[in-house]
Amino acid sequence: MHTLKDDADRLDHDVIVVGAGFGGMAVLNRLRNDGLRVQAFEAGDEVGGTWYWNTYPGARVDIESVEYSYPFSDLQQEWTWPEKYSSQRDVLRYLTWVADRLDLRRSIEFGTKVTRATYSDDDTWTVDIEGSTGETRTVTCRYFVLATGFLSVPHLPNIAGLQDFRGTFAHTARWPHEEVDMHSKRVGVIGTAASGIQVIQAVAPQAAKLSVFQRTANWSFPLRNTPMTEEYESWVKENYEEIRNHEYTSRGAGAVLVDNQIHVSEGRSALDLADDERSADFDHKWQAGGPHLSRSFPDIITNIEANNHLRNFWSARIAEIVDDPDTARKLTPTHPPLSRRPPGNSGYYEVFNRSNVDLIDIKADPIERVTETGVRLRSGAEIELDVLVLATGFDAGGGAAMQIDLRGRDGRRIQDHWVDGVRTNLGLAVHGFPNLLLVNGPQSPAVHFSPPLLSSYQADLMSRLIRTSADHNVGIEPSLESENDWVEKVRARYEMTLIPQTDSWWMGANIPGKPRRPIAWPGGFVTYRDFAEQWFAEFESRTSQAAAIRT
Ligand code: N01
Repeated sequence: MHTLKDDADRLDHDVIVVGAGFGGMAVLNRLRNDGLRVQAFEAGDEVGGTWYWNTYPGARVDIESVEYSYPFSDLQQEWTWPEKYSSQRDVLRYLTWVADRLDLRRSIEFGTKVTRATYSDDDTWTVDIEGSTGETRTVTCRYFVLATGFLSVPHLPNIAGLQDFRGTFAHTARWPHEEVDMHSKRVGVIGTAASGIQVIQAVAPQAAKLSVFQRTANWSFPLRNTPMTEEYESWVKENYEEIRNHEYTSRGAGAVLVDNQIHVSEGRSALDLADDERSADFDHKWQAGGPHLSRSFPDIITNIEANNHLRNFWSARIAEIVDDPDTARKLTPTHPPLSRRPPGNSGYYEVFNRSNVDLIDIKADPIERVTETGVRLRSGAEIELDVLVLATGFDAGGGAAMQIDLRGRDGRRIQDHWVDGVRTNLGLAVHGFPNLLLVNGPQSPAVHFSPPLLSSYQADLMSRLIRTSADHNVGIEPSLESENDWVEKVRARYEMTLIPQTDSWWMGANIPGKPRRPIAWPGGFVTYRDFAEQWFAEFESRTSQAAAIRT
């Protein structure tokens, strides 16, 4: 074992961070402020991660930007969000500003991919890097941090003939950075979840004809986005400390702002209210817009009777908005609301009242193949297209880590360790892979909470773990028992909800052949932090005992 001081001669860096999105930037900033020699590698040409790649029309946040941003007090006082729910362009503008403001760029190498990382018993990670023109080199470090994103590897479905299409073709998660002209074009979109809904509502007014290929309908809430008013901004800036405090301590997930006020969840059962009271509550949140409807009552996600009340309310709203009853029926999901991630919208259901938009139910009449000129359905119907958009999602959770040839102790590959599904302790560390750390990783609460907030907490925790590890010369590695225990806790938490009843990327069920296992911690941040702090305390006590025995 070596101290970090010895490492300065032995290793290129103390810490290598892979990825410069919300997670990577938070870790880079925190660990560099600790005086560590940190180097980040980023495949894109700019910071931003998911907000750099997902530039498709209509991309925006569906949690208020004042909440979906770093909780650093000086930054949040300086920055102004132009809209309540910011566009991708503004989130990326914010992240590039943060990178400048914190002088992060000098520690980030852009246009570089980590292709391989190997642990050796002298506490070294040897990391192979590939540049944008294919040149390769090797660098070394002691701590290796994956900030590769939860939703970063696009899922390209196995649809026959995709390569034959001669028109313009784009996946939402790898949208070309130059403009894709869809004005007066015949556009087809495959996929009707968060990304699809956003691109569909943005393209419908431009396209000559928009064909929406829907396999599964989704429950979507209205955002009711507005420009940021001076009054609201001043209120937020005056109350930021309290807002952040609520975000970090409320038992539910994420957003706490409702009607420009801090919302304190009462934890009531939906079944405790009379029908008219409950409907009034749903209606109030529907009218206010944003994700609050989905956070109405905690038992909506655990009790099917409570859930059915929300289903009835939401179905009625869809039927009210969509003129054609048959189209409304097709747009009404069959799965329980919230058992998949409900996306926000800005006029999605309304799009289907337009004469230039067709909803094609590909469960009833599946896509047979993509042709040179469009899409052919099993019924023989041919839909001619100039542009084909795939909004087919991601290999979520462990997808990005598994693209790296990542080898832990004794050369064990991460692909083998995760063959039956992702396994981590707290979404933070992996047994058999010492000093490998993950931020916003699989089995963390990232996708049920807020990535900027979680990564700020995890960066702080990593800082403490690394300091303890370096001080006592002990590697950071969970035991197999603690990893098993976390995998089981994640599974058991999901089983308490209605989520496992539905196929979704939350269940790893969106990719053919992927093990059907829950891939995030759904139990809320507060509980997560309690477990994480307990693990840190055990690590601290174990490392000081090991040091005492050595001396
Ligand atoms: O991906 P998804 P997404 N043939 O996997 C369909 C975040 N996000 O990119 O449901 C035909 O949810 C698939 O159909 P089905 C957010 O966390 C946030 O939309 O499998 N269709 C589904 O309709 C979100 O949850 C924002 O039957 C196929 C769609 O493609 C997460 O990213 C914006 C198919 C994929 O839906 C993922 O969202 C965007 C096939 N072979 C994303 N394969 C914000 O607003 C897949 N589909 C912040």
